[in-house]
Amino acid sequence: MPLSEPTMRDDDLLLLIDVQRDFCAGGRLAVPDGDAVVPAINRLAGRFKHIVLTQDWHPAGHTSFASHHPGKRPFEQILVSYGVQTLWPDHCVQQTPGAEFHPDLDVALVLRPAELILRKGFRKEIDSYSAFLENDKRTTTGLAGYLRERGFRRIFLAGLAYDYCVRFSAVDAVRAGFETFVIEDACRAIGPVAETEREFAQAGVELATAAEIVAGRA
Ligand code: VGL
Ligand code: ZN
Repeated sequence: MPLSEPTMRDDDLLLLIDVQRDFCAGGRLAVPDGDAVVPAINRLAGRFKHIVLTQDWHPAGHTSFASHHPGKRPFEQILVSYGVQTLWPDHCVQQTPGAEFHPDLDVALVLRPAELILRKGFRKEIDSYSAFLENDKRTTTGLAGYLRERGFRRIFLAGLAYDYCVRFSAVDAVRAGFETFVIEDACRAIGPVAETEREFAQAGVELATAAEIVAGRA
């Protein structure tokens, strides 16, 4: 079968999470081996009739940046209005090169066919790991309504980082009523993944591999 022939159903969506320069080698919040998701995603993309991308998109001085909190360092946690928030290095600042999509994402297979680019984390005082619900667990991005109105039933996630934005997006996708798969080998994590895997099992997030999907077995 030709590599770029769609084999997935019309109500299947490939949801690509934060495949941006700052999460890859040389970036401000580089995920170990983050670049490895790109060739996998390029291969997967040709199988899907529908693709949506998310883009972490923070204003300068965002509340999740350690630099915004005197005396605090990246990866420390602080209490904000909505609870505990991990602090990060400045990353994916709007209109900076680090916020751009990874330069090796295939233009013809991924970027041009993408039907929506959903930006998140643009409110200065609220972080958003999930593509659906911001970290205050109240502010919605509108994505669930969009996907429902479009008639999607199954959501397949890939991208960065497995233990943050992929994790929260996948769990919220299940809660929003979609059958949800994480394409494990097309993701990379910032830290340990045991808690993420436990939560996936508990929430009913299913796991898939890129090979299964490319072979048309999903
Ligand atoms: C992410 C931390 C901060 C992610 C985004 O894309 O997983 N992680 N912002
Ligand atoms: Zn972020």
